[in-house]
This record gives sequence, C-alpha cells and structure tokens, in this order.
Amino acid sequence: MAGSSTTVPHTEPVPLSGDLLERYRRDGFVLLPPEQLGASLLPAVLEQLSVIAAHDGPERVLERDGTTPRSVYGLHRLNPVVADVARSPGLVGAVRSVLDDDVYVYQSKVNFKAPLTGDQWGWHQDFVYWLNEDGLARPDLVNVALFLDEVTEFNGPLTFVPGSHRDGVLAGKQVEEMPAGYEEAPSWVSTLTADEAYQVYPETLERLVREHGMVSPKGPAGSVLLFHPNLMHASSANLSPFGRAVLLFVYNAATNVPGPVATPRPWFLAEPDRTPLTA
Ligand code: 6CS
Ligand code: FE
Repeated sequence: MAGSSTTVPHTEPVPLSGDLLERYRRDGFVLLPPEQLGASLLPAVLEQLSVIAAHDGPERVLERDGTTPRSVYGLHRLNPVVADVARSPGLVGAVRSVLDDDVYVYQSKVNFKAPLTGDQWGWHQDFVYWLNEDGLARPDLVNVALFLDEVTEFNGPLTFVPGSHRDGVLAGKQVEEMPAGYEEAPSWVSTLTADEAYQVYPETLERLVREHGMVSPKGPAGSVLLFHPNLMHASSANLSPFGRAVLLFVYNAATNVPGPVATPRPWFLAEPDRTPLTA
C-alpha cells in the first residue's frame, strides 16, 4: 500500500495520567479528546482509507450483503502509515501504562461501519475469542480505537456496559455453525461477523445493564477510545448517511504468550511476532 505525505510526529512515550487510568480501571474504558492524542495521528490515516478499503485479500471481511467492506485486518503489517501510528509514543505510552508491561500489536483493523449498510456487532466480550481461538491465558490486552469519522448516536457507536469487565469472562453460547452469508468462508470468519460466535445470554446482559446501564462514547474524528478486553460491548447498524470508520489496535502484553490451539487463526487475527514495540 502507498506511503503518505503526512508524517506521524514521534516524541517520548506518554503514559496516561492517574485520573485517566483510574477511570479506565473503574469503567473498563476511557475516551480521550482529539487534542490529547489522536488529532496528530488522524490526517496520515485518513489519507490511507481508500487504499485500505480497496485491499483485496483474506484480510478483508465483507458485510452479509456480500459487497460492503466490513473490516480489513493486518494493517500493522500491510500499511506502513498504520504501522507507524501503532508505534506512536502516545498510543504505546498509554497502553504500557495500562498494562505495566512491554506491548506488541496483537491485531489491527479498520472497521468501516459504512453509511446505511454498515452492519451491527452483536453483544460480546473480546477476550473470550482470544482465549478460546488463540490460547491467550490472560486478558492483559487493551483495545485502542482511533475515530476516523465523528461518532454520533446515529451511526452505530460502540456501546458499552460500563464496569462489566470486572465480572471476567461471562458464560455464553458458542455458535458452531457459520453465520448466514458466510457458509463457504473459512471457520475463523465466524469470529468477525455481525452475528457473534460467542454470544452472551440475554439474562446475563439484562442483569449487567440493570446494574451498570449502557453508554456510547461519542466524539469527533481524532478521538481515541481505550477499552478492556472483558468489557461487554456491541454496536448497532449504521442508520446514518455518514460512515463511522474506526482504526482499531489490540495491544497485548509481551509476557501474555498465546498457548497451543487446534487450528491456529491467520497472522492477521493473532500476530505471531511478539517483538515488543519501541515508540
Ligand atoms: O475474533 C476476533 O479477534 C475479533 N472478534 C470480535 C467479535 N471482536 C474482537 C476481534 O476483533
Ligand atoms: Fe469486539
């Protein structure tokens, strides 16, 4: 993929402040305004969006309609600009302060949530995928979403049950069949589609929401949202005529080594190179 004329400024790793770390540990997420971190990263990534959307390979997953790009994975290797953003001191510093460890990019993607056709992500926790599919022992990872579009209540915002990460991995239903529209796809595709492969029981979700409520962090492009791998979350389909693209990195603690699994997923879902990032 092409490089970019916009460079990503590099300074020393910048840890999260005590207050932000406290909010992350209490709620399971924290939203940083563009001026704090993401504004300097955004232009370089926006320049890459069309070439990322056009990437034709197993790393690209389509929506159930069979035409709309849903996600493109593996960008930390496929796109030099995204690789540079992944190493940016602001992101690496923030994640290192959360995990108190060296980190590497475990997974990266753009979720496009296209105008009008961008589909849902059913209610789920992320870590259960990495535990069951990739053999990761501990939830010592951080999801980092850079908003590439403004996120509003209308374009399918990420929606959380705040504090639900403190319940650990919640029992749920594992769906063995391939979801409709993906019958001929490789089995790992079932972990990436609108119908979750590991589904929370409705009664569990009701208990959690009665206790903690629901929140959809919204903000301008350039906002950065960090969230815990056990935080219960979902996003509805995009009803608006505007996209809701996000660049998502999953950073893993360097000491959180994946264990053996029967059918390893491809590199772009579980990065095998665990060399710690140096900002
Ligand atoms: O299986 C995975 O790795 C992906 N699946 C979901 C539902 N969220 C986390 C991750 O991107
Ligand atoms: Fe998720």
